Amino acid sequence: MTTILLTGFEPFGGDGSNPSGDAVRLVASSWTGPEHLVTAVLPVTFGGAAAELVRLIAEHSPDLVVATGLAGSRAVISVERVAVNLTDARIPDNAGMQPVDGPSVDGAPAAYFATIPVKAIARDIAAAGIPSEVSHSAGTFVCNHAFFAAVHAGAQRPGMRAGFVHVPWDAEHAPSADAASLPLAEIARALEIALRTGIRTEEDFAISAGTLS
Ligand code: PCA
Repeated sequence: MTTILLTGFEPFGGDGSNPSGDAVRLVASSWTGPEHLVTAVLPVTFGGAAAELVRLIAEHSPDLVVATGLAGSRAVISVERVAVNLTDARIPDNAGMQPVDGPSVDGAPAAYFATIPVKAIARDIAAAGIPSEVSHSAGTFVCNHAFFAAVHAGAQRPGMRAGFVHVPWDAEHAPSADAASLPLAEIARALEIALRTGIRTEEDFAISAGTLS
């Protein structure tokens, strides 16, 4: 049986909600298989998030891991391509920790690429009418930290793919009327597409998703 692990995050930074956790709950409630779907909502703490994700990976031996979190300044679904081995927090996490310039995993490489087919996933989400992009930075806060830990765990687990998807605010909870957002149902649909394309796609396709700065 193929197993998928999908995670979101709890609210953080003083917000009352986090669309990643809410969307993960929505995907879980409507999942029809045939893959076995395990979901979790992770704490927004450097001390807890990665450890919990690694524990879930060890417990369930998933074939595919997609972790998700909120990127409140973004307007589109961002399929992350690069996890960096760096913690540099602009705000404290939910336990009050604010590490500066530490590694995510001591002694691990400086960066990993996601092992999910990021271009195919971004393409399929966009084809469903939901704005989507390949992103080259997951930031340096708890999301990147968990993403790095998941791909690092996958390096020891042949056959396991891991990646991260940042989502915008959901329209229902966006902090202001002019903040970029998507309906929660569309965010959940995008995550479901990420899982289905991630399972189905053997090899990502070679169309540029590069950027000029
Ligand atoms: N977003 C934060 C952490 C939790 C979340 O949902 C981030 O992008 O690091």
